[in-house]
Amino acid sequence: MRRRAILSKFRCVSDVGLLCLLLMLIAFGCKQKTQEPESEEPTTEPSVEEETEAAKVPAGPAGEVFEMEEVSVFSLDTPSASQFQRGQPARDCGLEPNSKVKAYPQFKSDKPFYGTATFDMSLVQYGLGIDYCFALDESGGAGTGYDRFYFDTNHDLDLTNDGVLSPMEDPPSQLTPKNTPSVQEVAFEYLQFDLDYGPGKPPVPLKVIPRFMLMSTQPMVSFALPTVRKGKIKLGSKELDAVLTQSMTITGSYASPATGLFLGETPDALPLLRGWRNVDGTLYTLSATASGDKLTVTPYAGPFGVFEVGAGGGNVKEGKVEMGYLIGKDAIIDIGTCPKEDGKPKIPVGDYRPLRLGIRVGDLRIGLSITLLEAGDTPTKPPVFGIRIREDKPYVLALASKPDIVFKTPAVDERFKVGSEIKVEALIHDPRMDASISSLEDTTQKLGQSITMPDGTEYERFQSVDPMVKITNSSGECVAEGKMPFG
Ligand SMILES: [Ca+2]
Repeated sequence: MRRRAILSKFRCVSDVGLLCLLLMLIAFGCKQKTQEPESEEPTTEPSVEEETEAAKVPAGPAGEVFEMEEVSVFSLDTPSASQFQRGQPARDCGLEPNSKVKAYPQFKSDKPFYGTATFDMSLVQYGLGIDYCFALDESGGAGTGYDRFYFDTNHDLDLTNDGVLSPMEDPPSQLTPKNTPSVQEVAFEYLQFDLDYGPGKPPVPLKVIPRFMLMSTQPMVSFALPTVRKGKIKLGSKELDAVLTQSMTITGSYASPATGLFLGETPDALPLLRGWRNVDGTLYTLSATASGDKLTVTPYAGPFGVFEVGAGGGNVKEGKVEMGYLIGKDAIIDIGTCPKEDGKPKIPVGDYRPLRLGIRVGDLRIGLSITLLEAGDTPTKPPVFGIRIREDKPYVLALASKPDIVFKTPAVDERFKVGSEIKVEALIHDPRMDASISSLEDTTQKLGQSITMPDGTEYERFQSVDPMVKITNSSGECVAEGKMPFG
């Protein structure tokens, strides 16, 4: 009897990938959001450890308000303009129909594309948002080019009752297709719909440009807002050009935590409004009105707390935070920009979870990343903001001694025929941090390579430590064994 199992991967955001992933909103699973919009997300639940009193940050100095004018997204020509001109990428697009869709139109192509876009995606429960299905067809039949865009405008999971969009006539130069034999590009007509926040909540009218690109056989769809907000702001002594965008996820409101903010000419590692900026040693928070007409810059004058890493047990004598970002309900903090005390970062007092962290414990470098919600995932509880930074005592990060192993595939109770191949994917989840372990590296084994972050910082790469996995059947017989790499 043939028994085979494919030892696949530990599902994670790759070590180099999370920030790019945030920018690109790569197609990871999302879940229909039926509760409140971002601003009314569930409150923080106590961690599995102790419940600590919430941070009390005294009111700081008043913010300085700057006017932001509405301009065409195509009027800008900065190095980062192409990012927001492309807009929000769809979550997925491929040849597989979505099983939740009740009816698709009669397609002319024998290879229509099917996809899902997730709007108003949460930053703290990454992947959760409002899903909309779409499809693309070739009106002249297979091989003639994709020129029909179907979108579930009325949000009823039926794509036969919403009309169809054709390619935009006389598009602006940035949308003019640059087709080659291997790349097809199409910008469709404006798509207007009401973003459906669910029963009892006011819908938000939106006007977006759906964009399609087919590179070889790889389809990509994105949605660009035709306008952005532009202005000049001051961060301390620095005067900077600022552009507010909805390029990461479209919400209809610039007050959303996921609003994009592009400052100056230098590419930002994390161009988000809620990212705190350090100028001349002062941290600044930024916020905007829903319409985006005003942007407020406020210097942080509150307390800081020390963030350190536990040394671990046994012979391990040293632990430290190497790099990364913490995310709170209203803040994204780049640890690299925070002040230091005895080499340890000092973080504004508040409750956080790892967005992405690289920590050293002895000879190990451990990557921690926010856990992605996949299609079909239903969050069973609100996110845990387990990193509680307080002024009076240092926060010591200690990984749970026994992390959870969560199998993404196969599903529980899934049955297989004898001899069939089984793909196994798992997550290593630390319940205390509410984060996935995304990488393990042995720092005694250099690879001679480095990762360059968007801000130019370089990090050396080391040999990955791949967990060994053994799969047994119900009688304890080993059916597969091997390394299960991260990735
Ligand atoms: Ca519909």
